[in-house]
Amino acid sequence: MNTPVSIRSQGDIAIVTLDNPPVNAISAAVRKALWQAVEEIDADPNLRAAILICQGRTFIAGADVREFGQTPEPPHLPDLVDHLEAARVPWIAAIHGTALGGGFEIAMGCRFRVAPPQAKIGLPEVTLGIIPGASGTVRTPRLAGVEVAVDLVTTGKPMAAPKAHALGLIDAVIEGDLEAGAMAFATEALSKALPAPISARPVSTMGEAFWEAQRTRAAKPGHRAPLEALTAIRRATELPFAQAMAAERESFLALRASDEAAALRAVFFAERAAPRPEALRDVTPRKLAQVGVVGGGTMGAGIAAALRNAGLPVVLIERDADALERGIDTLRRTFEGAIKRGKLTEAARDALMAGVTGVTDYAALSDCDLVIEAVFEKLSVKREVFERLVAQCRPDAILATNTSYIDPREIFEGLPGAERCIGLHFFSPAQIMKLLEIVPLPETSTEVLATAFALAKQLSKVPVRAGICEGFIGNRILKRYRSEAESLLRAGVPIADVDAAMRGYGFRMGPFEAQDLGGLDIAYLQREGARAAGQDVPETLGDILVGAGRKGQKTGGGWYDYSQGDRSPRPSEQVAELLAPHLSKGAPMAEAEIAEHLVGALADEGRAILAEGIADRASDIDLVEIHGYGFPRWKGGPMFASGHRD
Ligand code: 3H9
Repeated sequence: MNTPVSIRSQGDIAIVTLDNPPVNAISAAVRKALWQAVEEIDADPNLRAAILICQGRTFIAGADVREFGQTPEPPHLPDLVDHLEAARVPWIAAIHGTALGGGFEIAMGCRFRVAPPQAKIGLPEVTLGIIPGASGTVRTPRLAGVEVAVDLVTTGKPMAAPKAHALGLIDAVIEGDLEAGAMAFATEALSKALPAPISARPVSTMGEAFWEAQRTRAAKPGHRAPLEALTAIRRATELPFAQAMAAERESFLALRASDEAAALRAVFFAERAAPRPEALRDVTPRKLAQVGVVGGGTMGAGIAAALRNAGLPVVLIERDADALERGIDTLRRTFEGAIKRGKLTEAARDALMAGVTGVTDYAALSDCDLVIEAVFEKLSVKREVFERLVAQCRPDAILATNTSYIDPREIFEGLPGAERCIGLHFFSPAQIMKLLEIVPLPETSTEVLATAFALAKQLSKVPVRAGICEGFIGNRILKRYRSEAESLLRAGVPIADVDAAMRGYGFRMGPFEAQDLGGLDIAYLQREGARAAGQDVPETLGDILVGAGRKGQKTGGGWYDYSQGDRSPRPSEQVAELLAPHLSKGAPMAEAEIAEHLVGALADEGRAILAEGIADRASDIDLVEIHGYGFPRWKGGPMFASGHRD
């Protein structure tokens, strides 16, 4: 029978290799095999230490999340960690890649932890709506102090090995070959007195003021896990080890069964499935050495910044020298923003800017492997750009449009080489927003499509294939959302109640506040365009406001009034008067009912989108809503929330 664990020895040191692709997650089989390894090594009197090392891209990535829906099978992970710690010989975790969650808990069961400088450790359980369940909240404060434990456990952020070493979470940073370094470390460690196992180490208690400050810092609306994690660490400082462990396990199991955790797990797997559509499994993407961006407005500059952040050289083209200067300036300001947030150094900004060539002549795009157009959202303007691109680019260069509404078939109509054309719909600010809608034409080659998905991975974006329809997936659902929100107003629900309900559900903003921020005129102009083209588009309440000059915050008012320099919305008498003839006097509606109605509408539109083949999977629609439209991640997306599973 194949076992994920193999043991060999070198002198008196055992080397235990775990091989459970792809990320060495701790399944029931791994737990059994490691338990057995502890017994075997302890039974061999010639062995004095054991090194735990992993095959493949990483050390243990955590408990196997796929098993979370099932009844846990013994040996349970907390017992395995205790078993490792209680072994006759000291174990040394040799960590490469990442030791996350249960992976780091296993490492804490070992007497020592060593890692190369690129490795990371972390306890990311809160990002899955749970807390560590195998002593993360109990051993970490004993290993590195309460403050370090609180930071690691409540934020879920991974930490690089050098910092982890400085904070006492690991014992040595190993340069060069990890196994050889771990062997040398083991030999040295065996020549000295062993440190106490972590469970036997003391832990300090903290005052009420400390916990109160941490509660304020860790609280996240809609998330139970961070505060539960904090409570678990507090218990670990106040109760004996075994009692704190039992309480951690109870809390872990309760959270694991929660709706929040189920939703976050679904999103976790959806995000991992998204970059690799089944249909492209055997298609090799093209290499991209240089990318052109047409248009240096907010969108073009954002796309250029995203490309540069991923290390791709960029040629940015504008129609004349003035526009180019503005575009380059916008791009530089994008990076300045990152400097202000402490995410970028000035030297790194200079290096990023040095990789941008600003041009006004399309001939300069002749070496680009991909060109992304991000000019004004008007068919004639875009068509003109692509005519020039076809004339100047290599015949195999991929040509992409960032249109958000226009049918890409019309944009590329009649141009040669439709197989290399595609829609790449970024979301603003493009250097930050994770979503990328990939919109192939019927003629787009699978190689070009695969290249678009590979580009998304390189840019750390979440790619979703969208078929062609008005608004693709995201903006089509947005249109429905807004129309349903207006229908609630027509039925007599106050504007502020609708916004409050959606904030209460977990959105950062309600639909009307969000329109005021983005501007009501964009959707209005689209509707006007459709009307001018002869389509029957009924008047919306938004049209009435735009007609009265109320385009949102930028004009001092939209659905709400705003004072100069103040973004807080105030109910507007003018809006009440303008809309009065269109609204009926309905009974008040509870917030939960409003949210249920609107989320139901999102899912309804999602179902239509699936039925038409515009999206491949319900989970793709959820990713679009979460990463492009502010749907709360811990609710799993509208399809998941409405019980629709793939
Ligand atoms: C936990 O540990 C609880 C304990 O405290 C208590 C227990 C009692 N399980 O991300 P990638 C799969 S909670 C199962 O593309 P990368 C993933 O689905 C856990 N599968 O790779 C994908 O599968 P497929 C705490 C997992 O190199 C494949 O591995 N740990 C798990 O870009 C590759 O994934 C975490 O939250 C898992 N735990 O990044 C860590 N993890 O190929 C979660 C991954 O079939 N994992 N898969 O689509 C990660 O952060 C990243 O996967 C990692 C590698 C950084 C490790």
